[in-house]
Amino acid sequence: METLAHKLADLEEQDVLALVQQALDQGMEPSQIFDACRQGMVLVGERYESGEYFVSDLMLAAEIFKQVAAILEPVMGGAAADTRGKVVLGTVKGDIHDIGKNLVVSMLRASGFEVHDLGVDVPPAKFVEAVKETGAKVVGLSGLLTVAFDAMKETVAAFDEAGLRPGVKIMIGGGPVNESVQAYTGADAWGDSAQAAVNLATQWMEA
Ligand code: B12
Repeated sequence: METLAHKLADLEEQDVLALVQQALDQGMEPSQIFDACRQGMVLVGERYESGEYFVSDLMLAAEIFKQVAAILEPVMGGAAADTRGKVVLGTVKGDIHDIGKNLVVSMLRASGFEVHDLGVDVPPAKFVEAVKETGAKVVGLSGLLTVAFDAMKETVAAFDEAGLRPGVKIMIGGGPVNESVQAYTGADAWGDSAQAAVNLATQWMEA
């Protein structure tokens, strides 16, 4: 799996796709394969930060990751017939990173949740509107840029102002998000993986 992460970091598209297929054929779990690819994306980010890579390389890495997702998502299983509850999810205002958000959407759907995916660069009012329309009890905010923390804080505040909390639980996530970001934004919880999002949604739906 380390080879897979490094091949992705080196932007070796054909090798990455072949290794993903090989791992699947060997019976490896899609979530483990995704984890290895995410490690590769972390390396890509580091190379960008150090000046070795440019935005065009970030774009190529994103393109490879999307092809990996296209192979893995069908084998992760489709949405269950019985919905375990509704979740509204999106990447916050000012941020267009959606690879991690899309993974969270897929994992939640594969786990039986009805997910309303609002896309990227979503303003606070749109999240509130979607919850009013769908009656969702769980909201997920994704963001990878430091500036996204303010957009997350504004979005949480918009739910408070609309009088929808504590009936609606809000989770946040994305690369740099951690406990202190959660405290800053006022969200109910944070998660570092798509599985963490599934665990939080499950816990809140059952409560
Ligand atoms: C690919 C990439 C891009 C692609 C995005 C393509 C796309 N469709 O998403 C493109 C090229 C468009 C891009 C653009 C930019 N990028 Co960029 N990008 C990245 C990169 C290399 C990988 C991100 C990624 O996809 N990771 C893989 C996914 C699977 O991981 P993830 O998003 O963290 O998601 C996982 C978890 O976090 C979690 N999760 C995610 N969301 C949620 C939500 C909830 C509720 C929960 C519980 C969990 C959860 O589950 C996911 C699965 O495990 C990162 C580097 C990095 N290390 O993150 C930089 C990075 C995020 N980018 C960065 C920058 C600077 C930019 C640009 C400003 C560059 C520029 N000068 O134009 C622009 C910003 C555009 C904008 N307004 O948003 C910086 C941000 C620095 C900062 N502190 O703000 C980073 C960190 C690179 C770096 N080290 O400098 N980028």
